[in-house]
Amino acid sequence: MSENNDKSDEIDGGLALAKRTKTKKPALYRVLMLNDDYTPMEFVVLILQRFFGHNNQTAHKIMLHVHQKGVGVCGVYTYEVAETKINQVMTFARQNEHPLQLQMEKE
Ligand code: TYC
Repeated sequence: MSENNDKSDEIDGGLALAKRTKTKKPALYRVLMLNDDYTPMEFVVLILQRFFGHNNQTAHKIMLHVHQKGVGVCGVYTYEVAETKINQVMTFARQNEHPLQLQMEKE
C-alpha cells in the first residue's frame, strides 16, 4: 500500500514527470525516560501527567515500569515535538534539582 498518490502517468507540457502529492507521513520518535536513584516517584508521575498527558493511573504504571526496568516510553511524537518536550521536562527537573534524564529514539 503506497502512502503517496502516485501521479507518474500524468503528462505535463509534453514531459512525463513523476509527480507525487505531499502526503508522506513524518518520522516518529519515542521519548524515553531513564531510571535514576534520586528523582522522587511522585515527581515522575507529575511529569508524565503534565507534559505527556497521561492520567494518574497510566502515569503510575509507566513510572513503575521505568523504576523496575530502567527505561520506558513517555510518548511518541514528531522530531520537533519530542525535542521540545525533552527540553521542557529537563528544565523543569533541574529547576527542582532532580537528575531525571530523557532521551529520544526513532521508531
Ligand atoms: N527510582 C526512583 C526512586 O526510587 C524513581 C524513578 C522512577 C526515578 C522513574 C526516575 O525515570 C524515573 N525514587
